[in-house]
Amino acid sequence: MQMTLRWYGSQYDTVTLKQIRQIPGVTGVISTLYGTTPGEAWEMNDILALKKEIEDAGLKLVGIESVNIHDAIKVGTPDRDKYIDNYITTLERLGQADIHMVCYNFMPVFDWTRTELARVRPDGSTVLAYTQEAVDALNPEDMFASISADANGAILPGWEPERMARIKELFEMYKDVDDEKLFENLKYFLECIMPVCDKYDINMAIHPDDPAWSVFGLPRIIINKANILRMMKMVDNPHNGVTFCSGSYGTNLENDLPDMIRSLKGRIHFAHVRNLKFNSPTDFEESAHLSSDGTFDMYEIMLALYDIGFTGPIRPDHGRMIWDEVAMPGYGLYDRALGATYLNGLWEAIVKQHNK
Ligand SMILES: [Mn+2]
Repeated sequence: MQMTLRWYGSQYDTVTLKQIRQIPGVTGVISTLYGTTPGEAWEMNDILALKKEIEDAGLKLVGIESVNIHDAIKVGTPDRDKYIDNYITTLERLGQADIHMVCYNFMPVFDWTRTELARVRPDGSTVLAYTQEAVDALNPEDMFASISADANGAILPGWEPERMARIKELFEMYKDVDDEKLFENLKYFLECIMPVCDKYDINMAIHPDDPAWSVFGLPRIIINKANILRMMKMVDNPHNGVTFCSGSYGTNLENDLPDMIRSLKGRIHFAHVRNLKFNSPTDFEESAHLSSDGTFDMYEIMLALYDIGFTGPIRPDHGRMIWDEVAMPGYGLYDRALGATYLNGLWEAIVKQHNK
């Protein structure tokens, strides 16, 4: 595996490439052209400039998170082919720039959903948290207002104001889309892009829906083992793979994370590894990465990745806000650096134990 950190670009991120380079064992970053909008073809010059900036800092651009999918593709409207063509152009250019992993998601309307961005924990750190009760009590427009008010001035990925301004319209677009329709539209999209992925050896890595169930009555399909295996089989190409995000699949306590990892052998192209602490099945917060701070056994997760021969990029995920850092919620430097170091420690121990 290759340890990486997500980086939003020098225009948007409070964390610098120099700081990332100084985290022991972190050799690459996962980034994106944060200023682009879903549906547009990325410019080659922009891709190369991003790559060069990262390489000049002594790091490698290991993959893209994310190239977002236009709603027309998810809904399956007649103009979707135009946006798929643009997506293919972007993939082609990424392949020509020697970038071979692309994370994306297929979540309608909302990206990841949390109801608190700064819940205070007993140690004084703040974390992102979710309660189903809070979602049930809110309507979608209020949801956006409460999220943006709490974001330390940052624009959260998937919660861009221009998108949220159209929220009623977006809900209207999805009104006839159920799980089956969404699967169908995903299949159509994947079948269109697989030839370019084959040509440039690009691993597509779908990120799970977060939380892993329907919110506000919208369909959600990338939520459990049965659905993800269905997706792998429906377009049975090794380039059709997944981002295994423990914190997202883990939102549903019925998901057995190590078992899911083992069932996806050869199809996990990217891993997000973080912990959650459940206070009840419908109330969780994003704890430190350490097993004892949360609900998941992180050793078992790393062991499962080792057992399937995982060689792709991995990154710590949302961190707590600690040591008075001010940053985009979940994306400060300090706690993610601690997470990377901890995961590297687990990995070293697992490798050495197996080589004995
Ligand atoms: Mn994730």
